[in-house]
Amino acid sequence: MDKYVLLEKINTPNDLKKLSADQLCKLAEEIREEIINVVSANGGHLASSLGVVELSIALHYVFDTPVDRVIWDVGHQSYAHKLLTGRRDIFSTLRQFGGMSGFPKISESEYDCYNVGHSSTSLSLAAGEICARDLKGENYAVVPVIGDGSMTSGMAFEALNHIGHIKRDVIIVLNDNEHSISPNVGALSEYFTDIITGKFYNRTRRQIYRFFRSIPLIGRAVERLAQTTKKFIKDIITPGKLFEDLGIRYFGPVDGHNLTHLIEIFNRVKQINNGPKIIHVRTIKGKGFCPAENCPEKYHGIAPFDKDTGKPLKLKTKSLSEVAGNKLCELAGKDDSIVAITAAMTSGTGLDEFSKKYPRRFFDVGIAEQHAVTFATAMAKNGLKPFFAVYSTFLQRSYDQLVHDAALMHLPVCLLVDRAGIVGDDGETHHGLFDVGFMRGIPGLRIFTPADETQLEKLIEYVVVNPDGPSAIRYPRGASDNYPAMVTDSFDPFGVDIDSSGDDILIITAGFKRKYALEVSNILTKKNIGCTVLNLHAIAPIATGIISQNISRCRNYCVLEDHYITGGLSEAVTAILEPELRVKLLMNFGYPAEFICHGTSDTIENKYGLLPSQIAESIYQGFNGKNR
Ligand SMILES: Cc1ncc(C[n+]2csc(CCOP(=O)(O)OP(=O)(O)O)c2C)c(N)n1
Repeated sequence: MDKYVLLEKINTPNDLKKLSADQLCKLAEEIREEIINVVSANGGHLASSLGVVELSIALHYVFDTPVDRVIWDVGHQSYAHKLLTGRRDIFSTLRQFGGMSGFPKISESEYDCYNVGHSSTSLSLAAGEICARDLKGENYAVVPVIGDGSMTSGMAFEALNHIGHIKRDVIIVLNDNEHSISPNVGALSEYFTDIITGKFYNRTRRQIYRFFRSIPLIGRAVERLAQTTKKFIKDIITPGKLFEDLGIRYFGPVDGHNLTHLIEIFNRVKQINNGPKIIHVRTIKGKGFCPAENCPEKYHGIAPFDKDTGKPLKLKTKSLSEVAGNKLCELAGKDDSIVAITAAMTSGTGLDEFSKKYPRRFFDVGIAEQHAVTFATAMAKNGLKPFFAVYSTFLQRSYDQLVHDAALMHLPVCLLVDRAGIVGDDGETHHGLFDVGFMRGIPGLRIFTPADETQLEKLIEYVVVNPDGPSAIRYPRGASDNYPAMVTDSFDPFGVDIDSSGDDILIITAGFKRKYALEVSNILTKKNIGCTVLNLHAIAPIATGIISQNISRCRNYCVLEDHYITGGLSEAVTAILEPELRVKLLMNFGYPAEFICHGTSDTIENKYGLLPSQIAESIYQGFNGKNR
């Protein structure tokens, strides 16, 4: 840290105000260097954070944080903000168990206004902030910072609609780098590009001249007059007309890497107290680190890498997302009713190949999970077989659409529920621990739980051939070779796998935790406790008869799952059992009802006693205590 002459003097944003313009630019360089150092070691959201270094400095320089509220959308880009707000000394613990979170967190700093992680909440939070501020009769600035990707979400539009209506002071910063994770998509994104490239101005100017010319008799004269007074035309063509029409004053576009300009415009806009304003800031994702500038998508969220070459430290192996995406691609070659949908997560959900091979049947809807589900239901109604690949945590956004649009009409929409269970370093906003709980109660929704790569493929095949109402296939983050295939020839999508070394303990599990259950069984068998591992291929409908039979046969049972116990498999099993069978429950192994921190999956499982050795020990103790 000694090498950071300026950064080491910044303990609070007030210290920024002592620096000259040149020093602020030098500080930006130091911040970039520190971000690259730490992210190359720990992994993290590199490209987005590098893109907003000057923006973060300018915001903290001009606004009086934390009294003024800077609200980061998603929060994955907040590393520079963290370095400027008293977290320099813990920055090296970024995303590590017990260390600094990769997202803003109110428990971490008073400069973090909200816990965030899911996109497009900043404008709603800002709307709430300004109404609360005005009701309390207080006076401070509220400054949400939202990316062009996050602006594509319905939630952002809902908030803009409201902000334009209430007409209170707020300064929205639109951080436009033309990227979501991949290049941004949609009409709004094209609109921003038009503004930046001047196309909007030129096209509208042409339309106006054409209109003048069409006026009988005096048209040509009016056109000539307008051309001589170019300012007249400029004044009637506002680049941010969309926002202006919503009642939000537009400023920009501004170069987001020119600190002097940024500071000047923030200072200027801060003085204007007449309602909502938006400053359109143009930034370069990955700025200052060539590999990230050249391929921002790859460096959006990145595992540890060599900072000299940008190459990952560990060789990437095939992920379960890729297994699912490739299978879908293969099936789409034989069945042209298959379509794939993503909500701005093409590569994350393994749909890269599909998007290239079948561009007409591939739909990136932007960060719009709610829309994605309802969109899929209409395609299903028209005879197509839509697969929406989505992370478990982001599917939370689509609950009503699943109930109201997919399930109620029994439409064959298939959800590929990726990143189910613990996801690791991204932490509490990203774990997929709610999905079984909110999907299990939806009538007619089939929830499949493959235990390995082959089962995952077989279930996708099954859904394609049997499009009987909505379904979800749930699988975790990670490399497929972590889960060697153990499938037998015949595979029943609603059946079970049974591995038995005895009847002392029945371990019930569903899906990828089968691997742990088998390890537990091995440990206990060596201690003379015979186990049967019962792995369910589906949680809904659940194999009631098989579960009851096996519980009757065994002395005790336990449930092992990668989910909250509340709402999860543990509760699903209890709910179907006769009272006398319920007393055989030894223990449930899953997560307690609290938000689960960040860290590697191993450290988190260790904390909750969910590593195979710990589970085996708990069962051993419990079994001996109960059956002494
Ligand atoms: C509801 C939701 N869906 C998906 C994501 C995953 N995600 C994280 S950042 C991101 C792209 C955000 O793009 P933008 O707002 O332009 O920020 P940038 O990274 O380009 O700075 C996405 C899709 C999320 N965080 N929340």
